[in-house]
Amino acid sequence: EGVGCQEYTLIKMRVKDPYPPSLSRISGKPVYLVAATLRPETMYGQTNCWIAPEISYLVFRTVKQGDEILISTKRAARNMCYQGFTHREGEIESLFEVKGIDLLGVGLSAPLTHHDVIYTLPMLTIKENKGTGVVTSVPSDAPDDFAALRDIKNKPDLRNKYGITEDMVIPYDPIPIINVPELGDLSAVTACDKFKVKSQNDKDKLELAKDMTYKLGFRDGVLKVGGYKSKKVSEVKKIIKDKLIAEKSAFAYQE
Ligand code: A2H
Repeated sequence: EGVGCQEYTLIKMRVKDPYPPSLSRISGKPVYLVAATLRPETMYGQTNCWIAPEISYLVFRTVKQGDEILISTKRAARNMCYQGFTHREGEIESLFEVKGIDLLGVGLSAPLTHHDVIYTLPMLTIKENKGTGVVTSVPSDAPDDFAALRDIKNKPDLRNKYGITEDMVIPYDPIPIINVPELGDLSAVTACDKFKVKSQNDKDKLELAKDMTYKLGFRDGVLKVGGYKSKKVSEVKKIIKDKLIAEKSAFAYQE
């Protein structure tokens, strides 16, 4: 951890009214879950946000793009306070902690996706020591996301356990946003079928599916939607990232 230097894009996913009870003491203030991604060009396909029920998240102030409140793991907040996110270098202005389970079923607005509202849903395979512990879900292009979304759509017990209702999952199918000649318009779905991925816990099969989609997606993918329609993924990745940051919809973040 913290050895390499990976640069992520942190996507700002704004908590919509009404805030959940766990965030009621900051209601009225702008609050964002920040999701770490390596694929900013896929944000057109966001269908939900993943939160780990068992992880403890920190709610803290940032001043990087104005006075705002962010939610991430404590570890990520600590990294951010050395990257110009806070008033004073090395100091986190922490407000309080909240458990992932108390952040589920929350409505968010996210950049580029056509959905007005998307919901926080549980993902059991999120790593605490990577990114922010918040993951945005693009089931068209990420096998992990497709497998986890299918799990929660098909398993009423899983939904009930975490208070997720059908309206938070039913309208949210994978959105065709990138064409990969070898894999079609929903590469993650094709890859999960090919390797017979059954659930988000199918670790080895998911590795194979991910390997295939990432390599081909980056090399041959072409956007099907948005202002960069018909452009190659490899050509617009950085442009889209910079635009999201300029519009204050994202931050750059290293670890
Ligand atoms: B990516 P790397 Cl469309 N635990 O974003 C588990 N997974 C995490 C995570 C965590 N704590 N933090 C980030 N991630 C995911 C989009 C995407 C991603 C697509 C395709 C591939 C892909 C939408 N989800 O990842 O280990 C995030 O999902 C390819 C690996 O640092 C993030 O980018 O390489 C990626 O894993 C970072 O993984």
